[in-house]
Amino acid sequence: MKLFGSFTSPYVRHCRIALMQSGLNWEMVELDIHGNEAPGTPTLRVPFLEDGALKLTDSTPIVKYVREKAGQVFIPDVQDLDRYCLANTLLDSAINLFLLERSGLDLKVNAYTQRQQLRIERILAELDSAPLPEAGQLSDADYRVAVGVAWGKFRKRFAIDSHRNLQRLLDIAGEDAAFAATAPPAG
Ligand SMILES: N[C@@H](CCC(=O)N[C@@H](CS)C(=O)NCC(=O)O)C(=O)O
Repeated sequence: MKLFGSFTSPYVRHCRIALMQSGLNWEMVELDIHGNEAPGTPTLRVPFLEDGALKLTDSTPIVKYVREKAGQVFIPDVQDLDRYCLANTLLDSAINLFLLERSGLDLKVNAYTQRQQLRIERILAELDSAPLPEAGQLSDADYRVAVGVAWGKFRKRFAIDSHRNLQRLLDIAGEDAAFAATAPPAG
């Protein structure tokens, strides 16, 4: 199967982690979603996945598909699922602000972008209050929070200096082979 994406995307990173842990046959096709080539997905976003006739356009069905194809489970617990969704909302807001700023918008003078910033701060505080996983036992909710927080640090979109649990989560995730192997490229 083929995973289309970039090496900096946190959503792609989570898919790569699941694929690395699956033992399945797969390859990554690097794609610049902002380039001129036809992206091959109606969302105009990465990741997307092709497995024969199956096409998946979002990281959530991709991770679920890969886990289940490998005989693993994808987030059976509803509170874990809620934490996973909170991390997605954090990332969606942070990535939107990142792309809007890159396109020249002044984020400070716009009421909606201010609301997005507030949402990021509130969600970080909420995620920081969740229990930590044991080393080597990260769930997909833990991976989603960890790739999200790591992306925010990488792109300097938010700081976690006052969030000790999130710092500790990154340390715990850093001991995980697939998480460590998928870190965004330096520079
Ligand atoms: N809900 C999607 C979000 C994917 C997403 O936002 N991808 C970003 C890269 S990290 C993207 O391709 N953004 C390009 C754009 O919005 O134009 C998922 O979980 O896969």
